[in-house]
Amino acid sequence: MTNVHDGGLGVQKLEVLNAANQVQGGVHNNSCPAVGVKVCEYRASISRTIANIPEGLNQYKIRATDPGGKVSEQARPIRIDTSEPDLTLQGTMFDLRETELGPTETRTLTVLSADGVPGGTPAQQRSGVEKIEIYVDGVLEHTENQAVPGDSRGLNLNWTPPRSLFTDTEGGSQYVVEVVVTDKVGHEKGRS
Ligand SMILES: [Ca+2]
Repeated sequence: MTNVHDGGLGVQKLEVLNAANQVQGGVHNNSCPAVGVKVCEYRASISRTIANIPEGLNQYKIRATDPGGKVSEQARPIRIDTSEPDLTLQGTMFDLRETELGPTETRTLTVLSADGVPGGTPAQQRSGVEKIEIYVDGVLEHTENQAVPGDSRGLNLNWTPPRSLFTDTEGGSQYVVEVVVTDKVGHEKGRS
């Protein structure tokens, strides 16, 4: 939604344009509501739904034109993120899987997550990783929040769980460690 006004002849035309300067829709041929008055103020607003915008940063702009042909433009970048973040697990804990954790061993799980490419091309822009959550047997044991502002940021974590989480000192029980990564617009990806 964009509101514009022109204090002289009014806004005659209001348009949404894409990066190729193609008009995607708009309000046309507004006239000053007080007929015969040369100077008036007329406001126009536009609310436009644009379908099929690709993922990434899309450079749209709003263009307002008055009856005298004077034009003002304002950039309206639109960032689209419809996909879940990438998630990779590494480290001895992840490698452990089917083998045993001894009674005194500690293991470190490395979580690598990404959602877009910081400083990348417009098509590579996404919302970025908001947080990493680690569950052990369904219980949330650790949350790592994104500390760096800005879009398209990834987040990595080396997590060494306290040995007390694994209550079976004989090392014979199985525990399920699940990692869930969430981006800033709520898409989740989980692995265990
Ligand atoms: Ca995403």
